[in-house]
Amino acid sequence: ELRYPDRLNCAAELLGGPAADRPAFRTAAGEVWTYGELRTRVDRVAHVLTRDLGVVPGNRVLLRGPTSPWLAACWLAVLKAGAVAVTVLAQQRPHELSTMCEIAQVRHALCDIRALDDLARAGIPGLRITAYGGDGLDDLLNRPVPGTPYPAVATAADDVALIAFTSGTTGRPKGCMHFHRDVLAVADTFSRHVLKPRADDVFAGSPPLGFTFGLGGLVVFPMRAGASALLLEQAGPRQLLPAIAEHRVSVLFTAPTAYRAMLDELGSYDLGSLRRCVSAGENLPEATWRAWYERTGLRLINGIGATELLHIFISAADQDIRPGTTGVPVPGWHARVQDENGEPVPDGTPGLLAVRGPVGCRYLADPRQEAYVRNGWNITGDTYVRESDGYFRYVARADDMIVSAGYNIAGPEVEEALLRHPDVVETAVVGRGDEARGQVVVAYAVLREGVRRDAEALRTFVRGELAPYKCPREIVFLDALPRTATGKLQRFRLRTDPTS
Ligand code: 3SK
Repeated sequence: ELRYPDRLNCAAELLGGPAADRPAFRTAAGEVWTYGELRTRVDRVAHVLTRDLGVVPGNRVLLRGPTSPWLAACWLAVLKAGAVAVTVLAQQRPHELSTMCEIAQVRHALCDIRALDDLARAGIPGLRITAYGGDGLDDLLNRPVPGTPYPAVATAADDVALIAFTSGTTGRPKGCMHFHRDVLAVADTFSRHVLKPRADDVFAGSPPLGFTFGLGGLVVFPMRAGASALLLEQAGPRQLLPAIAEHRVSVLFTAPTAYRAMLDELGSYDLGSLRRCVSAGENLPEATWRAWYERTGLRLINGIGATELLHIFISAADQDIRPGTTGVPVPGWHARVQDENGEPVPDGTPGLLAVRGPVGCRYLADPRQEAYVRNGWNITGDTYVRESDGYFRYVARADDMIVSAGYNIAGPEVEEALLRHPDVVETAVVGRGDEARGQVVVAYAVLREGVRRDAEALRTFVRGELAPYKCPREIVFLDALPRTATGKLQRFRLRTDPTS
């Protein structure tokens, strides 16, 4: 069991350990911040927050900007000053920002100068915006501050440190509150037991710091291990490959779609520095796992996490990885599969995934809390099967099961079959209402550039892979699938407006 002192400031903990001359953050342009420089800059921002902006412990401070060492430093400074970081995504637009500020009662914002426009346009009443970044234009960071270190506020281990928003794939955003101890707990469970990081590791990846997947993988985990992170503003598959080769990245965080896209571009990039490749954010098809292994010799670390639970809670390490499954509960976490009444179902039977561990869901003033936490178990909204050997296998999001003529069909199983076809790059399978059958299976597919869009040939292919009742009735070709700002597929948009 994890034990932390009653008084705990997670930012001070993360900043405290490593020697001053060790690298903390790097950028694509070759800039390197040592831990010593990071500490000085964090203290500078914390002084400004407290002395010039009047921020006091418990105040909520919005952070907005592309992934950068300054964004990470602002996050650490807010926490060190005992305030609460409210993280958002660069893609979020004025009306979304204004809803999140209202829910979290935000009065201060630290915003990258390049991302000011949307925030200013949101016209959030009473919000004081301070810019950072932008070569010399910098208001916040050029202010004279005491040269002395900033003494971390002695927060309680269960004071709120972070409010992270999830909109899921639809609906009003929910603010998830996480404590100072939660931030360390995800590093001391998933990172410690699965990644087993070393101080000489270089972390990198695509998820933004406004998504807890990225915040953990690119700031908390490397810092907890005294390692460094390459913080990339542009982190699509095309940028990741050269960055891995050039900066000798050893721990990579990205989503299955990006691993698939990288396979097409591997070319002659030297990926020899990689030792851990984490895939999360979406289901990892077995075909993608195998293709990545064949081409790189690396075993993808699959994982399921949630903003509600801060990071990954089911996964597996090294030789324990079993392709086609997500893994087992990370040490410190418990998971089971249960029915709608909260009763565990036998191994091999699909049901709702229920999880308990060092971090729990705490929605900020939101009645949906009651549906998420039942009898102390967090109900993630995923349908899973627990195999007899204790491994958890993803079936579908609970609301993505398709019931057609009495058959239960998991969309992801049909997607996996389609992805085995060499022309299919991405696909999403949903149920469409049908008078005779209740629902019918409809597939949306993105094909490799230049290949012929032949729905009948694809249907024939699927019939060779799966029982005929699972074969899509219709296949619709799209140029891209609709996704949220964190890259999650928006199946509901396919169900309602197929061409959007
Ligand atoms: O998939 C997610 O939603 C997630 C959220 C937080 C941390 C990690 C992951 C994979």
